[in-house]
Amino acid sequence: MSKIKLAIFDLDGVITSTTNEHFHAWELVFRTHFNINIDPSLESYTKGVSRIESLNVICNQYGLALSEDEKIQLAIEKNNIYNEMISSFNSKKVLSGVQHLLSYLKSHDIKLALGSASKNGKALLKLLDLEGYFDYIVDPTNLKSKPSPDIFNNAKNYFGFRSDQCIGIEDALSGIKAIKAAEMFAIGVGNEKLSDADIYVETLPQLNDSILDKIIEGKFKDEHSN
Ligand code: B16
Ligand code: MG
Repeated sequence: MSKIKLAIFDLDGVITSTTNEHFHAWELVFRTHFNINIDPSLESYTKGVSRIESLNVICNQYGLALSEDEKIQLAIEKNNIYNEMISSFNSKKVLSGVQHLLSYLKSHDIKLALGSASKNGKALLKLLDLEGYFDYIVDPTNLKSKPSPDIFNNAKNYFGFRSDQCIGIEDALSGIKAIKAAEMFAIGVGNEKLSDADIYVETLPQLNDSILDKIIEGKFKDEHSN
């Protein structure tokens, strides 16, 4: 690994938690239109993937064959409900350790990018008062969803860096797979044990400055491989 020049952050589950809001919005849509109570076990399959893919996961589960137009309408409705739900978000909703990590990376001259599947990423960063930290926000509109490496490669290519100069931070297995497919160093965070990551922590404060220094210097893997 080389010295790190770019850190690419996922949003939901890393910077803030919007999982409940996304899922509750889908619950409302499916109850209203189809009288279906979505099984809570579907939540993990709708996490980290695009809006339309989340919708497809739920439709497949309940054998609903909808036209493209119907899907687009439901996705718009879900997004309106979701936006209403997150409209009260503010800096208190930023997950523990995020501020410190962003400041620490910035103070080491590392560029910061948002690599989220969400089209609401920029607006959410604004609500969280974090927009100023980010040098680039990936627009996921025409990119393949994680576990494809496209979102991470898009950020890398924007700056013209090499993969071994980039790290990705993710809470979902599909996201870790995307980072590894992009041949970058993967930091896994959250409740789901992400053994495919190069380092996994339950919460970001567990990434102390000495660990961060090793990652930034590109020496973490050398010291932790056997
Ligand atoms: P939007 P991430 C993902 O966030 C969510 O986990 C997922 O549930 C959602 O479908 C996706 O964003 C798209 O969000 O509807 O706002 O475009 O983990 O990629 O930050
Ligand atoms: Mg996520």
